[in-house]
Amino acid sequence: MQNPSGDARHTEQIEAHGLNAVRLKACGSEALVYLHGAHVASFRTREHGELLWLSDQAVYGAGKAIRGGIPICFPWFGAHPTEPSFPAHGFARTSEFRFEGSEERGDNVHCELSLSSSPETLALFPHAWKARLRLSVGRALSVAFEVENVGDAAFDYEVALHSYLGVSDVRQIELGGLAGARYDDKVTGARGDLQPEAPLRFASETDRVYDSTARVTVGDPTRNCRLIVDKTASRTTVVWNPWVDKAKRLSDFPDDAWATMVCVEAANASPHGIRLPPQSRHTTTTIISAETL
Ligand code: TA6
Repeated sequence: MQNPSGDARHTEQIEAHGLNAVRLKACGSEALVYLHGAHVASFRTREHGELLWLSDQAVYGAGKAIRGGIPICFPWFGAHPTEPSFPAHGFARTSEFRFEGSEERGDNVHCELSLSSSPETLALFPHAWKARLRLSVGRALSVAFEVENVGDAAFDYEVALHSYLGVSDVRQIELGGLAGARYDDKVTGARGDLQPEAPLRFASETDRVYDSTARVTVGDPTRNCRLIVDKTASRTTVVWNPWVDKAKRLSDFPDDAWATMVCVEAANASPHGIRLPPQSRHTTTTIISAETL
């Protein structure tokens, strides 16, 4: 990656909310990524405006994940399977990544951030690895999270690109692409339910882990647009809306903001975690775009 200092035409290193960040511009689109958690906080397109949701009460600082945007859940998804004291969704989203540079490729701008295992991470996840977040900003946003096993033994991990999408009113949207997929319902505890053919609509807290590799669409009639979440090398799709009560319990989530967001997460979570052989790599990618209805 060229240009670690960034090129003002398409890359600007800034400080926002006291954190180092990189603003990327291409094709009339603009993205903002914090080095904290390699956290994409914003992606705006010329035609459809901001596609991501970001909490007005987000906390920006050490040890806390920014609420909204695209948090990276790694090396586990949700609560740690055996250690309840370990941070939910792993430690990547609260780690300081290194800006490796950016460059133009065709109409898009590409940027890379990196993170490696350390004594702190080895205490929680006893494996040697290097992670790279590769962003491509243009008419769509591509977020590719690569994990490389730099050790001499295989290890298992989970990952989720936990995208918060902005919507007009979650009660009015229709989510397509998951028909026929099996899912585990984290609200009811049911496992292996079948998603009906009809588009998914929202009328209560929704927290589902789908066994799916499919494109997901979010039709937002009020905005006259459809959000599109494509993904590669991801066998799990997580769909989440906290609804009223859970939103109230989240201190960094405005009480009434649950209606303006939905999470559609490209993941590899149990039972589809990744087993990474030594000296090998795996990349989970999500691609977010919008089209006019
Ligand atoms: O992806 C859905 C989920 O696992 C929900 O269960 C909820 O916990 C959400 O993630 C947010 O988690 P966080 O730790 O960011 O509050």
